[in-house]
Amino acid sequence: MATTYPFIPYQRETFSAVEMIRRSREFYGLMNQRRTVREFSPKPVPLEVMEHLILTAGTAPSGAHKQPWTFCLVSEPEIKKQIRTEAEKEEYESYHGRMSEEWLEDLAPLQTDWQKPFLEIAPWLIVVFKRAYENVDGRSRQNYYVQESVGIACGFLLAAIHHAGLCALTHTPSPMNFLSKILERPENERPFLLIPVGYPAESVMVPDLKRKSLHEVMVRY
Ligand code: IYR
Repeated sequence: MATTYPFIPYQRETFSAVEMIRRSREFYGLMNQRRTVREFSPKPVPLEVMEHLILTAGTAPSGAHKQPWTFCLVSEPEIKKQIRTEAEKEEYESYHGRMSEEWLEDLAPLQTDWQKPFLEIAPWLIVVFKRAYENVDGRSRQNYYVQESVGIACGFLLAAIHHAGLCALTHTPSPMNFLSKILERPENERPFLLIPVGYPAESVMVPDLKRKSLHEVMVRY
């Protein structure tokens, strides 16, 4: 029989309607300044900051509270170099035949290509792994809603990175099994996202994107 968690009182600070409107507008204003960058400065970022960012990601909800994630934090230049080499090999193949014409056409406005120098330049890489199951007392115990849970944790992570005044890129080299090999991850883990983190390169440019308006994304009933 599974034992239950002890339950403890939970109290959250609440706000007046006016204060909530102000706070929610202010948070939107902050998050609306977030942009993906593809060029980073090599300027160092303290380890303690990275630890706080990863702790924040780990506050995400997860199926049956299994917390099915591992965040590999890489600063070692030799490992970053290996990751870049392997990512570029895959990306070269993707950009030269594996991605459809439609996909390449959709990416063209963003001016991405197979070269990924940021994988060596950014001071930190966070390689996020999802854990399909856990090995407990010699038995395999499954995790639940792994994709959703790890996706939410990555959302928290990106918000925390932005809040700290840093930039990130959600990079998805495909396929990315090479990350399991380089980082010697166990069998129950699969790579999920590769996130370079750091300061943006000086005078970095970003595409002038527009976000969908409220009436395009919200349907009220
Ligand atoms: N993974 C490739 C291609 C790529 C795909 C999408 I969808 C993007 O929004 C951006 C890039 C790359 O990282 O270049």
